[in-house]
Amino acid sequence: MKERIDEILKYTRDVLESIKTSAECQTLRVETLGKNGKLTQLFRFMKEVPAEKKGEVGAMLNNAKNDIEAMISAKETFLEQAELDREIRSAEKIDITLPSQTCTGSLHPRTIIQHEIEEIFMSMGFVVEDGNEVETEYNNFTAVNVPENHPARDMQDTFWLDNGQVLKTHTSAAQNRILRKYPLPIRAIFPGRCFRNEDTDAGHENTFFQLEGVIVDKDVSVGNLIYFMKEMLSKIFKKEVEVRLRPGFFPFTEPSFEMDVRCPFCDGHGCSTCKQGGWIELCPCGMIHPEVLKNGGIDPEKYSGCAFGLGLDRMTMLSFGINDIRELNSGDLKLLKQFNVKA
Ligand code: FA5
Repeated sequence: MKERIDEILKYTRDVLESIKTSAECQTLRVETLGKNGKLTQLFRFMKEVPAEKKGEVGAMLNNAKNDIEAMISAKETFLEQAELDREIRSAEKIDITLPSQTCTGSLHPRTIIQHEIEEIFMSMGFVVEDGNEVETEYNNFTAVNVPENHPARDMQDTFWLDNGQVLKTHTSAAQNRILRKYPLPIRAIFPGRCFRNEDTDAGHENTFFQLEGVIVDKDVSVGNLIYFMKEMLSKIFKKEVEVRLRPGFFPFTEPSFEMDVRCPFCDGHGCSTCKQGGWIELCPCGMIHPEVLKNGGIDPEKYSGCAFGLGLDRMTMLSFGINDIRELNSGDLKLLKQFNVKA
């Protein structure tokens, strides 16, 4: 009997070594301990065992039964855990070829408008340039005809760094670099973040965006300025718009204008957007001052130019019906999600 029990124990160990799945453990359990299992059959011989040996043989058989069950259970638990790990790992596997479904960000409304305006100007032959946020005093003021101690500097109070540089107050600070960078004729736009040391309210921020444009060529006139602005505004508002020029003042343009657009929301009849006036003040502009051309290495006797400086936040607020500029810098996801254009 002992030999037979040892054989079954050995057989169980050997089979367990080669088993790869928990289902095979159950098969082995049935094969050894099931109703007609190898060990179960030995229990049937108990009735033939002499009475004085019954205790010893019975103990041997019970021990063998417990050992077999323990061996099979241990392997079964090990294999079940391995199977679970494999399942989890395969479920977590990242297929980088699948299109992403979540976690796509969205563009800020200002960025949407900026991209739209960039597309429009690029289609008219303009290059899109970048500007610095920290600028030299020369580029921000002197190069655009606002010399030291000129009262016009007070119109754009800003943040000065210890090294004498400034956080740029307007995108015009990039003009000098762009005039020097490109061969003539030049058509460029340059959006950028600007800073001014001023109180904030619904229409003013200390950090805001402008989008500036310059055109320099032979015989550039106010007519060119009006044409390009009308084209851009008509495309943005998706309808033919009417513009008008009023006299303005900027040290870097001569003559200088404020360009208004006939309110595209009420066609000039008067509404809350145009404050019942029928016109919206949108874009300061003018003919580039000869001094600014000279500072940019361009002969004003041969070339002329025009420039405009659009308030990008204002344009965004008009386009999306946002009535407080501070919303744009608030990082308020509830606001931004309304303009959920996929990046
Ligand atoms: C300028 O900054 C000129 N550099 C624009 C220019 C360029 C004129 C080229 C002529 C030729 P102004 O300070 O007006 O101009 O600002 C232009 C626009 O920027 C304003 O119409 C307004 O829309 C926006 N802006 C100015 N200050 C703020 C502010 N604190 N908050 C939000 N937007 C502002």
